[in-house]
Amino acid sequence: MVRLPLVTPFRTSFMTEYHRDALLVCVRTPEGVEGWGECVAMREPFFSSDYLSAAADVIQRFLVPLLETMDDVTAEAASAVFTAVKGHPMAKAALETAILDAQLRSASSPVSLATYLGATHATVRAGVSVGIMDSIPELLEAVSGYLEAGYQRIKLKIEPGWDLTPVAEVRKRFGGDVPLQVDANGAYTWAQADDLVKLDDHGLLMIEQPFAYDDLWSHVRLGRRLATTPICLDESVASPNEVLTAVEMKAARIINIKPGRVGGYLRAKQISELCAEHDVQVWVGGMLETGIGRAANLALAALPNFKLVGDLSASERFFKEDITDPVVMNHGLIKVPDGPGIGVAPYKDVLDEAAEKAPPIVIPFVRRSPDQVQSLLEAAWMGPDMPALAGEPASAHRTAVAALA
Ligand code: OSB
Ligand code: MG
Repeated sequence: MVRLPLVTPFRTSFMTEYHRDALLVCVRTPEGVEGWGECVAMREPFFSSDYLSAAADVIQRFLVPLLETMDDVTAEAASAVFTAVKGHPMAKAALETAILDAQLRSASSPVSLATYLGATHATVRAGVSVGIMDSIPELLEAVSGYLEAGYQRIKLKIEPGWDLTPVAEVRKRFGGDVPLQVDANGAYTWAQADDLVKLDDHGLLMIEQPFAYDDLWSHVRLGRRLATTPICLDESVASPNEVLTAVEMKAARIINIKPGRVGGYLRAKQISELCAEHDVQVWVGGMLETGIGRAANLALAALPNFKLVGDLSASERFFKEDITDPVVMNHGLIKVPDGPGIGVAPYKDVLDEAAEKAPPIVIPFVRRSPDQVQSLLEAAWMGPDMPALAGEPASAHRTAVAALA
């Protein structure tokens, strides 16, 4: 677990973040190749039901044991067995990404995540998400700084009482041409729909997740009242089936694809293809990722279906110091990592420092039969000090899985 202070507090309709606490997952192959993934769950279940300690728990208690029945641990196979566990997409995504990173790095010809996924761009356009502020002058100053820095699209976080005025003021100061959109993180109820309809006159690229995650119907109803502005869903859709349902209901014309929220990069790609078949636009969302998650998100954003600018900013937008080589922006563009796997790894001193505060959880990878895993799962309610189960020792060709928490 690492804690990174944010350069400025990030306020959304559901919380204010001062730090990014990130759970990093590392898998190590018997040959010693390491792969990394970042769990984007927050400390508290305020964005979705995922939260950090639950993610660490479900990885240790359920996801790793499921892998232990497999002869050959690959990201594709892991993604399939993880469907046995309902929910917990952010935990699954973190472990699957770590496996994928190790797999791509240890291939006979190592390949980048971007190439593996089918990327068609070497750079992606940078977009920035701007938190709710205490005053309009503060907001205008922040937006001005991001535009000067070269960001190609601005997203304003909104909530009831901080919606029309900030949007109108940003339009007044920076003009009608600035690519602008808003994100409510589900803060509105249908009773407040009139306020959202008024946003229709401001040439927004989209209104993201105005209503609660489980309120698809209000998104449908709002869509009927908006003449031009498309609705985008984030929290409401965590799987291809949910995306298909939302799209067929006409709850959204745009989908924010966050690899963590949908359970990994493989499913993220699958959703992007499903959306393309339905003429639904997609973009890569962010969760205040460290360099680990940020690098992987860039690979996804380089796929051909991602035509809209995502929440992909430079590391310095959030952190004074990142835990990897920082993601940088040049003329509003960010380079897609082209090294093997996700293309980055955490700095060793960061890991050493984190380990001093909280020792990493090391999970030896043990080969188990399905019956043994069944017994393990039956014992799982007993808490972290589960009785050790006899398993065959990991043989040389099996992947050792270790989660660093
Ligand atoms: O809803 O898009 C969101 C950050 C944390 C939790 C939810 C959201 C966000 C963002 C993205 O707005 C910020 C970023 O990582 O660039
Ligand atoms: Mg959002």
